[in-house]
Amino acid sequence: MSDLDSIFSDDWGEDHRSGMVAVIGRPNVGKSTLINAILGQKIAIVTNKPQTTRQRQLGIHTAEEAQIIFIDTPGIHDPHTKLGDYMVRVAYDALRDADVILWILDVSQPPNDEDKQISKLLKDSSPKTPIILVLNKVDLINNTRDKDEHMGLVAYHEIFEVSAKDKKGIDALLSAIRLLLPLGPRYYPAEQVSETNLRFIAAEMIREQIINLTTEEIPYTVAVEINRFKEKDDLIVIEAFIYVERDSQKGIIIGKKGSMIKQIGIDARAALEKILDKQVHLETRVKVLKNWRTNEQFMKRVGYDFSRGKDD
Ligand SMILES: Nc1nc2c(ncn2[C@@H]2O[C@H](COP(=O)(O)OP(=O)(O)OP(=O)(O)O)[C@@H](O)[C@H]2O)c(=O)[nH]1
Ligand SMILES: [Mg+2]
Repeated sequence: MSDLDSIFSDDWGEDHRSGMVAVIGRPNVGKSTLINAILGQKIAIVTNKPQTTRQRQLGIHTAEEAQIIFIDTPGIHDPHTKLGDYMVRVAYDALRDADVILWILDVSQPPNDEDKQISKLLKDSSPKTPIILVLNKVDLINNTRDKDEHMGLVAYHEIFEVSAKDKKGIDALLSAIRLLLPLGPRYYPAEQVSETNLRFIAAEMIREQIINLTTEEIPYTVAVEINRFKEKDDLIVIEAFIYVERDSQKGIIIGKKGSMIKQIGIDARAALEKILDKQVHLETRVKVLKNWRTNEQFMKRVGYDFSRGKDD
């Protein structure tokens, strides 16, 4: 038996189900938090600011009877840059690939224009794909709050109330998803939870710390490129370039006497060591690239895959 056979031969039977679940919603409703909660480990960065996720990212949940492949997507919003266009297109693309659509709403707030935009998108395209409405952040509301407005947004197959933060309501949601998936094999080895490589994870963890530590336009104008990623015995040496669009933004990232970049380095290193489970030596350099968010060539270089969905 080859190595590959031994990986895939573990016990899934004829009634095993598998498929793709697109996790969509406006920015900041908790899509990435929910996927991390389902997987029981962090694969996607989470912040309290909108437009954190910029790329499609898989989260693979394997159980004996089913393998559910979640697609985390950027929040659907009204884009103003090429980066924004790209992000929204990534979310739309995920809808096409999906066997089930999970539409996440923040039930602690009434539906806003972005939620209504998504409602229109789903109504206009009227996908054959079943939609599960997930009312997230139930920990923030008291039971009497009116949910009718959220429930009226679209014709859904099922509805669940969850708290991704408190990991509440997840088992029932998973059971419902399983029943909607087609019969199929285990596509990924049971221990694989995502598809991303370590360089991408490192860049994302650094970007997460920058978003956490900064305000106003800075979170949206930062890109991180890993220039060097080298494993030496128990140590990982990482050199990261942090890009912003203007000199003034570079000044903010560096901070008074370098205090901000120092803090970014401390927080990012701690986060990286936790996730990589190794000692990390992190060097950062801040660079200015004017209007990088309209520069497709640069965006490709730092990992935004513009080939997706090009043909429509
Ligand atoms: N109280 C509460 N907060 C939550 C819950 N789920 C997520 N959050 C918070 O909501 C914020 C946004 O969470 P994310 O997971 O980054 O949201 P997202 O939908 O992935 O956002 P984008 O990537 O920007 O589209 C973070 O501050 C989370 O901690 C929840 O169930 N309850
Ligand atoms: Mg996200």
